[in-house]
Amino acid sequence: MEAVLQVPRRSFVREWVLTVDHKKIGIMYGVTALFFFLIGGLFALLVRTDLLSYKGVFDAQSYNEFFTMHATVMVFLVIIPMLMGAFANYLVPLQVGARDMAFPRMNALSYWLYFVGGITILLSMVYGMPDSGWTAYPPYSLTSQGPGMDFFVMAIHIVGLSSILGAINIIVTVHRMRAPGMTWNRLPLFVWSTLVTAYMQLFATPALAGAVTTLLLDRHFGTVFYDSSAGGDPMMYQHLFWFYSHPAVYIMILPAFGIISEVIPVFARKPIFGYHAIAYSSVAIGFLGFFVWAHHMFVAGMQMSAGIPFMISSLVIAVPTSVKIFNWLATMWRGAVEYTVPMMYASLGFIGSFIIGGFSGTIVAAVPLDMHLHDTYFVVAHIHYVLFGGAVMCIMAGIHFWFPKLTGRMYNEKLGYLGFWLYFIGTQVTFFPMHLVGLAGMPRRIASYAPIFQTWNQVATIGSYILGLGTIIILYNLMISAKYGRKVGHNPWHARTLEWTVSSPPPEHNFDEIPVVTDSPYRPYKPEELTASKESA
Ligand code: HEM
Ligand SMILES: [Cu+2]
Repeated sequence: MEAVLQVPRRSFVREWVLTVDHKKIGIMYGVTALFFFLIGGLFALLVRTDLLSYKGVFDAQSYNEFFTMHATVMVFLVIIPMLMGAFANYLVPLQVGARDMAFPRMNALSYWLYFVGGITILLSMVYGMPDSGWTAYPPYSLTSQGPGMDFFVMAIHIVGLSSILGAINIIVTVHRMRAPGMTWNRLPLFVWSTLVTAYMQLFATPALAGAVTTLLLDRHFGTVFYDSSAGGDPMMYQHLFWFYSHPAVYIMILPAFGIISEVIPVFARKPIFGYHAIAYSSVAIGFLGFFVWAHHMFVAGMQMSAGIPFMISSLVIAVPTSVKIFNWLATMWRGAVEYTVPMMYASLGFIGSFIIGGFSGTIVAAVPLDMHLHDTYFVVAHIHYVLFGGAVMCIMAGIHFWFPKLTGRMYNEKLGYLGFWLYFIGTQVTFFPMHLVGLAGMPRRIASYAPIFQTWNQVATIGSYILGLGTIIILYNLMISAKYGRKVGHNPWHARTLEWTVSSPPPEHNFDEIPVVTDSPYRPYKPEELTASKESA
């Protein structure tokens, strides 16, 4: 073994650019996604700055480009790649006890496609940005001038392909490469959630490719798929788009749920409550997620006979979601909860915000309420409580939780808590007022608005600056601590999943010997276990 470990230092190109190691690819995904998080965040701050004054600060065209770029970058280049490219890539092989993904070279290809898709979006910032919202509805996306929409279509295709290849890798790895004894009943909940997500990516992404390809054909090649004056139907675009994009909202939250299911039992020092309920509710959400898409189209000229079934299926999906929330709370109940930084993000940060976001989801899922709320800031409040309060909080929980595994070092705790509080307060100050102006009728996606909404908008803008500050502090902490942080042992949290049994960072081949799994990672803690592993930590 010794001889194998003493490989000479490799060049940067060999070490990173040509790597097929799932851990390195995961880190590359993570760093790239954080870079795009800064870009997407910058656009968000531009949007919020415009809304400081009811007259708008920028011109309307720039404003349209800012919010389109913000959402496109955040959805396609930050949250999905961060969860499925970075977290799942790094953790799934380790957690199932495998040496790598099933198809390591395809894994590298999937990263590099994501990278090229990202460059495509960056290029659009030079040559002309898309401006019709991340949903790119016709007719506006057909008449939109300049190359922006074409960059959008290109980027979606490339990133979509990357996403499908990544999904295939995860599906095959989880089905075929689990270590001996890693039965479905012992599978970590993070792996359960990424497996369901990968199936969703596989089945949903082609619909998006179809939607944007027909858009491109209509724009440049004389087809009339969405031109109603020539017999086309713009509604068809919405169906195709949401057949992907509603599942996509679960692609953005299920892996995040998985992160929470790992963090909470570790810091509550208790077995997870309702393991099977959490695992199977992911499967239920994944399945139901394909039957609710038209709840985005209640006011798009849909008949009631179609609206009511979609309303019911949307409300039904809140049931498995609530099952999870209940189980996490029950896991913490009467546990000796340790409020470390990842636990703060997971408990107050995530659960606290997601309950509000899930609740507003059921409000907009009700047809008569959505008639009033569709296209108002209420929807913007909803999506940010689930995406920022939900997905981003989980990402931050996960980054802090696995930071010692990636680096062998601990982040600075004081800065960690400071970053958390800025994020928590910033989220509430930014997004809560949007419920109020939305209920009062303020439309979304406009550069200027009625003067009565100005005060709450200014509050929200201040909140967004707090979030910006929080982001800088969090990233500064991670960068400094990766280099100078206190060294810790291989398992500082006394966690049980397999990645914690190997060194930090793990060796290139993950396990010297493939582990034989004999127990669930969620078995109860014995007191002596905690003291024993504390010494080794
Ligand atoms: C309890 C579960 C949920 C229900 C019942 C629900 C329901 C809805 C409904 C009906 C809309 C459309 C509102 C409108 O346009 O008028 C909507 C919008 C949206 N939801 Fe949810 N939602 C839920 C959870 C989530 C989650 C978990 C996410 C993502 C993490 C999410 C992300 C979004 C996004 C991004 C939009 C806006 C899309 C756009 O038009 O740009 N939702 N939700
Ligand atoms: Cu939806």
